[in-house]
Amino acid sequence: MNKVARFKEALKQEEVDAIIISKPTNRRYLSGFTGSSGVLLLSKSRDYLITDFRYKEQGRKQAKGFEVIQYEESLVKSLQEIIQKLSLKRVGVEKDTVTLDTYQEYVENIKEADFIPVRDYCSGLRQIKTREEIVLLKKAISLADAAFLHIREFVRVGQTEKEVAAELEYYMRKLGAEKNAFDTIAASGVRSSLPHGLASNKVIKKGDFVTLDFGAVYEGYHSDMTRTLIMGQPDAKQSKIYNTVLTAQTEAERKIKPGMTGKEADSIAREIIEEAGYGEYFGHSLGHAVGLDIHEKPFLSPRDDSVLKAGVVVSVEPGIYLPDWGGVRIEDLVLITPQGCEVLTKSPKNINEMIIDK
Ligand SMILES: [Mn+2]
Repeated sequence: MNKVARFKEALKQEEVDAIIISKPTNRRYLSGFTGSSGVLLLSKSRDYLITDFRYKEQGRKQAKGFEVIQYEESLVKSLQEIIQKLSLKRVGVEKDTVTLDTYQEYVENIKEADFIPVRDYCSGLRQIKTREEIVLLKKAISLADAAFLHIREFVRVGQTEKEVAAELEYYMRKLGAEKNAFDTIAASGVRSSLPHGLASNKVIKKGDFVTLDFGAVYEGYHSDMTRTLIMGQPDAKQSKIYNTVLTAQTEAERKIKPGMTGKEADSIAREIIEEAGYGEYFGHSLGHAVGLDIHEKPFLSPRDDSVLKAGVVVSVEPGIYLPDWGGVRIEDLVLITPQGCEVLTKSPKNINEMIIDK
């Protein structure tokens, strides 16, 4: 079954004649259309992509199996014409995406149908990656891996965090990345205790930890990795914190397998960090799935009871952050396989490979 057929199968739980897909990543997943504007209308009989003049030609090339409609007056008017033509009575809308404003516009202008808020079934399907998606994710991951090896040679005491982040981003773009997966995190010294410290004008000093969290987008698919460099020989405390995070990270990768819940996966790393006495300094969850979005379900989190399945690509990213001292995070992406998990991020992560002594 193709993606659209699988989606319609899942949607049978809702009593709707059709659904409007507005979330850009769902629109892309179901149709292949990569433009920034438009909606899909999927009905039992026919499927439409409704977009504007800018995307008509592109839509026809990309959205195979969809009738492409270029709206003239307004998107709502085109929707209404299709709803009339197909005699649709109950039309689903994605309740986590459509704004109240748009919802009201539908309700007020299209009296022929009722609009039913529907949960995001497409994101459920998107959890299990197809073979083609895994190829694209691996490509996005390889771009970030290459950039990390480059930056390990590039980084010097005296550079600012922003210079390092810019070099990482430029290098990934030069290798073929469409864009950054998110704003690059480059947090050095005491700033490394900020789990999401965006690159600043701070100058990197001898003795600093430098946490780099970055990723590339390749054909819509995101990579996400973190490594923490050490500017010089680590002292005993730095070694202890680093190796505690590394042990938590590698043990989680060794043990995560399908059938486990997100909560169980999280606890593998969390227990190791707690036993070392740093439990209160690991204040975020262990990981999140990635794909067309940078943060997707399921989450490896104390609050996620959903069961992990083979085909999910998820981050494994424990950290310890000591306020006014610094912090360490190490993050790989892994593919959950029928047997366990395959680590897709290939960059080194042992402490002696993180030392920048120049
Ligand atoms: Mn991440």
